Amino acid sequence: MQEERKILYSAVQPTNNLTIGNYIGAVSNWVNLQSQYDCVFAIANMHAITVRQNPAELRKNTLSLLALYIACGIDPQKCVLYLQSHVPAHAELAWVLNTFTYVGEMERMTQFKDKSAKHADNINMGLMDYPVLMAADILLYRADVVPVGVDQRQHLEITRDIAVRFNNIYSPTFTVPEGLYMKVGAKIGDLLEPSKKMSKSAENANGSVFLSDDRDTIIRKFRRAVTDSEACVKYDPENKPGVSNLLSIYSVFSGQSIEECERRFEGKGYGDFKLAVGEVVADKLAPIQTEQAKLLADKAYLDGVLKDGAERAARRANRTLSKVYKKIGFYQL
Ligand code: ATP
Ligand code: LTN
Repeated sequence: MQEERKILYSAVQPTNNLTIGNYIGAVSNWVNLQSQYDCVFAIANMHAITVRQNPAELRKNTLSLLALYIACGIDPQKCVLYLQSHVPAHAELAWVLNTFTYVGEMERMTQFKDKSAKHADNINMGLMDYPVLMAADILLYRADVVPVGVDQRQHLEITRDIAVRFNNIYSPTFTVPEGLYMKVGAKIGDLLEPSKKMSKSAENANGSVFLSDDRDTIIRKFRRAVTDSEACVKYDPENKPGVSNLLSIYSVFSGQSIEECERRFEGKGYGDFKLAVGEVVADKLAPIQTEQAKLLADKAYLDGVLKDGAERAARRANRTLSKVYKKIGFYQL
């Protein structure tokens, strides 16, 4: 039965605390997909170091992200849950894929351009190579689908290009993956600048709601969220980006459709609306935070999950790597 299910792969970088953008765009969907697919979820710490990290914080964020995955409902028994750096095949396949990727393609990547501008003092090779490592992640596990936010669409396209290129030169080796983007919430905007994506490393922390924020902070941040002067709660991302963003957040956290949410706030002012959004988010996050703290207190359990995950992941990844090595002519013993 396990073998018949399609394979799903995704990852998040253990940089900073997650925002509700990460939760809505990634982790919350994974929870819903885990019974339908054969799921592999990683903590992408090798991607994280493309931007300078404080080592102690990176270590702390790694466990904290693992605990969060589990607290959000990802079941380590049902899925493979592991840390990227524990499986050497990622770096190994990335090296091979580098020779099937053109410098020009990497220079054109929007995220590379954005991050280069943001970290002008450290435009390192890893930052540029980021999408190739991501391609290696996905292709190693022969993933059919990759649920991510729309900001990752370009990286997924290049992964497909690399896979097709390799398959055409040799013979079918890689599964060509599909991106899976949710209709609501694939791009949650910053609360203060809704046209920008909410990011965990934004300069102004008031525009991002973190999964670790307490109730008062969450409500305060939503109270300050940018809306418009129309006083009408309607979904219209073009003309009402702020209100539409809040509606998306409310919709995902309340489990109601956008239309239901619009109806609910018909005739209500923005003050009431923003308070309701803050409350529904705070209500949902409180038990997740409690569970995460409980898990973090049991380091032996978390280490056990990582150890088991690394073994299961490496077994799968090495099968693909060895196939690739054979095709490209690496002499094997
Ligand atoms: P950073 O700000 O450190 O670059 P990030 O917030 O973009 O990080 P990632 O680790 O790069 O977070 O992304 C994790 C997942 O969350 C990805 O699937 C990404 O597409 C998704 N994601 C990130 N930001 C948003 C957002 N604002 N709305 C929806 N999904 C998002
Ligand atoms: N780059 C991704 C994180 C990531 C990822 C992956 C997502 C690393 N490897 C493989 C999907 C599949 C991001 O969300 N910023």
